[in-house]
Amino acid sequence: MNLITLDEFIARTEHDLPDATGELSGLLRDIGLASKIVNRDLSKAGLVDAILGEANEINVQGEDVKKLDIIANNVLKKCLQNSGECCGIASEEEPDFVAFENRKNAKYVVLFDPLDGSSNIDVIAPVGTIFSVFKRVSPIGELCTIDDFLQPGYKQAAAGYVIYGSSTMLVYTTGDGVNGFTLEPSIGEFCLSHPAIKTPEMAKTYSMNQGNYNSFSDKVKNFVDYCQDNTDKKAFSLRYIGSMVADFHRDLLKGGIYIYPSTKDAPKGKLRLMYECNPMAFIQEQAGGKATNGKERILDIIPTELHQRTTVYIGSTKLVDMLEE
Ligand code: P6P
Repeated sequence: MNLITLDEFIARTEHDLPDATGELSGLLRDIGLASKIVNRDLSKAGLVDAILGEANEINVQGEDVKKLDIIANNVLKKCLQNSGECCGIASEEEPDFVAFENRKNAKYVVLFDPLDGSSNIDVIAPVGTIFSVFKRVSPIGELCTIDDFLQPGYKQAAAGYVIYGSSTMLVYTTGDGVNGFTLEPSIGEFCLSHPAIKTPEMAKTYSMNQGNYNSFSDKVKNFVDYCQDNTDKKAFSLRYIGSMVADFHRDLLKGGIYIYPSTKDAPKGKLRLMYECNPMAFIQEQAGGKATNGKERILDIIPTELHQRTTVYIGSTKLVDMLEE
């Protein structure tokens, strides 16, 4: 059994990384560690009522925060601060970015959604961690600044996600293709299971909250009507788990399109640009797919604030093009 662990894979490919100095490799290893700890806490969530349920806190998004969001956020923050390669973080659960006083010489900043889809935890549906890595633009030796975080997605040094589902997988890219690693719980290692992921350019699956149909634009309504039309073709399948990481992961492997357009409740879209759409767009494009906000490439959007939202159409190239036309 020639298992290639995440650490081994990173070590083998780190010479391919831009200015391969090992820092980015160290960062990826630490994110892997953090996700193993989150996975452990999630797997016993149903048992430890101290973890489940409301944290009686509201995050910056005005959403109820479940205790595991906070735990996942703190685990990631601690692992990244210990990593030594990260000078600061931004998170869905933090109102502003957090500069690490003791890491002024580190080269990278990391933005993450610690537990996306966390409303699914109580019903044991898949949830995920999403992360995005930028090389800092502020001078080494000083505290990181907001400019280190507000960079367009095409400047990402790395991006990835961990999906905590029937098994736990880490999928990431550093700009040289996409690779997937499945957690082997008995040895506590992420092992290469999906090398060089390429997404199908077409599939008959779409993923969206169709309950918002009445507030969609005509363009989106036309696309949904086309998907449902079975007069001279088989209707498409609608698959929607309510957890972007899970819907995205299915579409990445099998093909399909995930859509969160402008709706009455979310006129600017619901998904966050910096730590949901940018990392997923980087992965999608590296796997041969596409990601737009309906007008422009997600990765070209110039960000103006940390928690800004965007509409998102992401998945198989042919389906994204179909929706655009
Ligand atoms: P709705 C989870 O809160 C999330 O950010 C994504 O993971 C998910 O796809 C979407 O929102 C679900 O939103 O409005 O359909 O419940």
